Amino acid sequence: DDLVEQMKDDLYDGMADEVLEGTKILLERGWDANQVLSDALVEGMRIVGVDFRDGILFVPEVLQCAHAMKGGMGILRPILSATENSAKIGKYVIGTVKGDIHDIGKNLVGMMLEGAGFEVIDIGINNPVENYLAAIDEHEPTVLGMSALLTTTMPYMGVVIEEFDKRGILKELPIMVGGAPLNQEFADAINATAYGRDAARSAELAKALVG
Ligand code: B1M
Repeated sequence: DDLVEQMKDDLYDGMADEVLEGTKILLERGWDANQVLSDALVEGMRIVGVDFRDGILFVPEVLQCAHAMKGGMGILRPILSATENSAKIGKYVIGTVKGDIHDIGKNLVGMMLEGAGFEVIDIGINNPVENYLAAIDEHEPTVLGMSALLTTTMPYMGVVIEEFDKRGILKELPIMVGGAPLNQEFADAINATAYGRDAARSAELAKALVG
């Protein structure tokens, strides 16, 4: 589809209005929200990631790309987070770990969780263990999720889980971890309850955890 190709270019160029407009047009053409997300936005960001890694794009440009992607996600949000049933199946606290400011993946997971029927409490980015503890006290979640996009920040998830274990929290609260550099092996090694590979699967997993 020409428009999808154009949208990936626009995302690469950080053209937020165009990405937003393209998202609307694809929906008007009858595209499924999940497909718009994966084929245009996530795929566009994957290409950005490659050139970011190779030193062709730099932080200021990639910030623009992120801004453009978030514009498109804003259009998809009401669709992806809509639930048929208004009764909530659980409370899910989600946040990116300390030292890490990536939030696009976390936000997507949050939307899908809402779509799956969770009340989602998003505590944002750069969270030290104290923030997770405070959120547990305040919200009494049924699941807690941590996101990390950097190989340098993912070990901190283990620090948080160890602290939960010391406080007896781990016995009662399932912990889900996710983010591009993680895998099941890592999740097992740090004693996480579940590893979320992508947003859709994470929502299914979370349902299974509370069901
Ligand atoms: Co960053 N960055 N970045 N960056 N950035 C990566 C992650 C990187 C892989 C790029 C690269 O080199 N190819 C690389 C990490 C390398 C590594 O650790 N091995 C990297 C780097 C190095 C950095 C900086 C250090 C760059 C610098 O300053 N020199 C810096 C660090 C800042 C910090 O956090 N302290 C940095 C900064 C940034 C920006 C600010 C410019 C921007 C973030 C903007 C924002 O998020 N608001 C940015 C971006 C956009 C990226 C890339 C290009 C895209 C990330 C993204 O949004 N992907 C990324 C390259 C890449 O991943 N290909 C990159 C789309 C998103 C939908 O996917 O986040 O993977 P993802 O989420 C998925 C799954 O992982 C999963 O579900 C999601 C949906 O399916 N998931 C979960 C995620 N969290 C989950 C939680 C769950 C379950 C599933 O349960 C709780």
